[in-house]
Amino acid sequence: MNPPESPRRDAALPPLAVLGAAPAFDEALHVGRPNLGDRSRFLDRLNDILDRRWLTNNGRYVIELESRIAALVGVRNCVLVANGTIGLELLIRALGLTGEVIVPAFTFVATAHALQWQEITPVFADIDPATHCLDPESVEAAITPRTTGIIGVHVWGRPCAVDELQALARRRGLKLLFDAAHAFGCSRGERMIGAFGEAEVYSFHATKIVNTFEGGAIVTDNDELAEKLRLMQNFGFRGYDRVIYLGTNGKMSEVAAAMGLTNLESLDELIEANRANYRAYAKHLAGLPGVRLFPYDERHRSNYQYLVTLVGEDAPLTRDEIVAVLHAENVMARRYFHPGVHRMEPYRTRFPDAHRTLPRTEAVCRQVLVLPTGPALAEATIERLCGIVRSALENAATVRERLAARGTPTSQ
Ligand code: T4K
Repeated sequence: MNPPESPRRDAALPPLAVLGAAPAFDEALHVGRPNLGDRSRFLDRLNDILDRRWLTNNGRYVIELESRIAALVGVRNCVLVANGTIGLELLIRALGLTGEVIVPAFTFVATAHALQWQEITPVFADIDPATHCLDPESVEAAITPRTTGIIGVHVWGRPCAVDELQALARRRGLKLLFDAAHAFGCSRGERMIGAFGEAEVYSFHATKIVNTFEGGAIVTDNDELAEKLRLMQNFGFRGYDRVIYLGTNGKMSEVAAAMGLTNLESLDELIEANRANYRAYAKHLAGLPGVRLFPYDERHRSNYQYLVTLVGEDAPLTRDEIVAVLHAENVMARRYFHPGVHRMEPYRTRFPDAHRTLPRTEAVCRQVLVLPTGPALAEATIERLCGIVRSALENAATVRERLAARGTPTSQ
């Protein structure tokens, strides 16, 4: 006779870990599992770097990656940097932004921090619930005499309303730039994201579609701006012993660039694997009450880097209850960008009423549930994961009761 899975397990209940069963997965299933590309190609490059003893400061691999990215995006300049955040900071400074800059609160905190770090006030505008990107009308309403710029974020790789933002920026004399951390390899129609505004910034953090362990890039058609960024990213050096500008250290290393080149060679396969996962989730989540996949617009190319679902008010469990159910099964689902940047410090203290002007941001922050994706994920795993969600929703009352008994917060 088999022993019960756990002393608390009731045989009449579905085999959910929150109800006492063993977790469905022995090892944690993470959102943001790094893509590695062809390991032997990376190791060949690594050996070459070690053999040549050229580790950083604009080496061969950095130069090669910059030219490949510029060609892929269709822009004249790519400046690789140590991470996306420093890329934003450099660009903000190089463009001479001051006073106030309008940003979404539905973004990773780095977008706002890159401004505040330089004593520039991020002013939060609301989003379009269809795209999760800045709503141009809300941006216009946030403009004051102190506003100098707008930073759009192409959230989940879906393009911002670039035409409307461009027209608004032109009309009001503001600089427009984009945080394209999610959007490497994505397009708006035929034009690649990266080619809009004054410049755009990618992140190549470990969790991104193409990673350089840590890293980022600023892409722009503006040669003068690119030149300034190159100086600023390397202490202001122009040649040996000659500093002509205020700068910092924002350089990318050769090993990082080697990883980027290796990942880039697999970009098409990585995107195809994520797209296949998206279709598999669509199949296995079909018909679940209140849970739907974030839609992509087929007119634009996406990298499907994030598998985004939305848990509506009509779902029998809240988003946070589903997160608790999944975590108990070892599925490390994430609530990006909960609770919204406006509810994080120092903004929360500085702008305690910001949430009043951000109703759509607030609603989306309560709904988004990001699930694992990536080339290592088998369809059988996706089916099992979706089966857990289905089973939890079908037994919502019992699940809720058990979560409450454990003291798990069920909504925030
Ligand atoms: N703008 C936007 C819109 C961004 O999304 C980001 C970064 C930036 C700007 C700034 O760019 P960077 O300066 O980072 O280049 C993660 C990433 O750290 C962050 O890069 C990313 N956005 C953000 C959306 O996600 P966390 O706090 O969720 O990271 P963490 O450590 O919890 O990792 C996420 C998941 O990935 C975990 O469940 C575990 C897994 N993971 C992570 C790492 C680092 C791995 O399996 N292996 C790993 O090596 O922020």
